Amino acid sequence: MNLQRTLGLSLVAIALAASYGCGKKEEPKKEEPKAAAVPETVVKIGHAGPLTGNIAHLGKDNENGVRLALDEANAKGVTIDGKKITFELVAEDDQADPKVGTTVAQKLVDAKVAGIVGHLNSGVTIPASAIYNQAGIPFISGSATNPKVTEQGFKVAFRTVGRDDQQGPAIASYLAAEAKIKTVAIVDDATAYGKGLAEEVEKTLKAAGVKVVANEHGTDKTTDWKAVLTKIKGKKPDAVFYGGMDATAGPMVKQAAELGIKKVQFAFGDGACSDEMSKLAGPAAEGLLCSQAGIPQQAASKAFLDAFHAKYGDVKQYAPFTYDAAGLLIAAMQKANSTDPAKYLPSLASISYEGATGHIEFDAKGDRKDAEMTIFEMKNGKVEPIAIIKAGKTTKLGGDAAAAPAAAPAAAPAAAPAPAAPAAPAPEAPKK
Ligand code: ABU
Repeated sequence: MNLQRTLGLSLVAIALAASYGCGKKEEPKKEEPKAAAVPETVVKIGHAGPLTGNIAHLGKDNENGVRLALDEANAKGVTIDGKKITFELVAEDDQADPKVGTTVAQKLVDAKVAGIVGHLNSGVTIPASAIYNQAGIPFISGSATNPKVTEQGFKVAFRTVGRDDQQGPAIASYLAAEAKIKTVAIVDDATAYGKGLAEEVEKTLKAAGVKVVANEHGTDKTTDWKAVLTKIKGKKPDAVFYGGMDATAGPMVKQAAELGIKKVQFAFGDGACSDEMSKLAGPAAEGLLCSQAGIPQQAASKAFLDAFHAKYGDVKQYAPFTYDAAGLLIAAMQKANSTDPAKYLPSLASISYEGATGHIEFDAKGDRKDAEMTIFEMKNGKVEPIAIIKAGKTTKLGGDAAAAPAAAPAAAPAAAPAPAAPAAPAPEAPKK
């Protein structure tokens, strides 16, 4: 039985071998030439901003801008120095707190990130910048506007937005020349950004002959402004300018209405120039004026806006600028053919880049050359651009222009602006 079975199987094997091999001489198989394997490398990019706390909505927006840029680069495929690069985001929560910011900065350095986008707040970016400088790692903020960020002589410091010594004069000039205010109360949140911007605004308003009738202070956590507003009410100012973020500015506007402070022009810088203001203040936010130290988001490239909307919904504020910051880091690495911070830093400093927010070059300090300043008004719950100031020229935007579709890429709103009117005395860019 066993023998039969063995014999049977052998015959089957012979028959199969004969049917396959019959008449054919087996050629030795040639190895297909394999494509040379491209080594893969992970390059870490850090982002730091507030992901918890009262301005987490802005921090998340900033982070999403970076995430989109890295995702797009990875999808497209980036090869540097013969290696296929995968960019990995290392995201940290600095809680908008200077102390936490330095801890987080050291964490990013220890994680060996090749570059950093951040921080969101000037008061956090300034102390963190010393750590990045010591480590020789470039950082680009897409939102920190205090001049000191780039005034410390740190070669690693860059930003994709303008500075408060441009933004302050822009909004103040608009208030004096267009809103025609004669008296003002100035309030700040005692942060590097809020206090610094309020001082710039005060300087320009005084130079324009506007009388400052009150100087008041809160903090970046103040939500009860009633005592401050009651003092201000007694001074009957034409306007209140507040240097601070939307989380604290919104309650201020709401409480002013509740206290019967009417016919007062509220005005803010970029930190409180978001649609969040109408969510926090309700109808009282209508008509407020504010500035941003860059192009309005409506003028960002269509490609960016479409991609961002598809993944994350509405842009809150600075995402186009952090998207460009991440894009700049990658472009500088490609230009230098290196992801080594020391090697690509000179390429970043001398870069000429077409971003979602327009053309970007840096001056010797790391500030964006020819940054636009935009003035906005709250209309129907949304901050709409009403004027753009670039290279000393003010262009007023007409009715529909503010909500016009974006261009790709654009350095000014795509919609034809209303006839250019040098309305406000345009601020000069700071002397470098
Ligand atoms: N630029 C306003 C918000 C960020 C900052 O500078 O603190």
